[in-house]
Amino acid sequence: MASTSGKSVLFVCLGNICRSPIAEAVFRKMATESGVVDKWVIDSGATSDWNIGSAPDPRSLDCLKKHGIDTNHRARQVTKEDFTTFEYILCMDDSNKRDLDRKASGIKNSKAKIELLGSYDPENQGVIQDPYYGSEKDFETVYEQCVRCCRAFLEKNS
Ligand code: WE7
Repeated sequence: MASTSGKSVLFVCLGNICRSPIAEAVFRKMATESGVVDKWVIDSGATSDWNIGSAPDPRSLDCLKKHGIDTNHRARQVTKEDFTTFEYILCMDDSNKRDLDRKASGIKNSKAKIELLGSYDPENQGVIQDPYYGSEKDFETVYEQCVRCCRAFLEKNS
């Protein structure tokens, strides 16, 4: 479980169908290629219960496929347990951060560091914007931000 394996990260966005599945898949690929994937528990989740059980948005799957990445993720909502088992909960925008901070404040043993994934961006794009009503290009921007941030986050935790 997350609590005993050393390192753990949960990527979070509103619905867990657009941004956070990309972040999770990108981070898993990087950790795999760096030979450290077995040291990590890696998952993603939603602040909302809207899409529970759904596959990622087809545009996210297309974007990942374009970059040679596959995912079998199904959307799930963040649970109370996540705040006590994950070391890091990395979210995409200020609305996600507010929702997570509020959920965490109601939990006794919350230990997770709740941060913006964008806070790791060497190019300082602090927010990873919701591409839901956007274009293919917006999904590509999300992907590029995830690559930069996940690389920096992995380096910091290696
Ligand atoms: C999104 C979304 C995203 C917006 N993924 N949905 Cl309709 C709706 C209502 C509550 C929760 C969710 Cl998850 C959804 C479906 C799924 N990335 N982004 N909705 C969105 C974007 C801008 C303004 C308002 C909404 C609901």
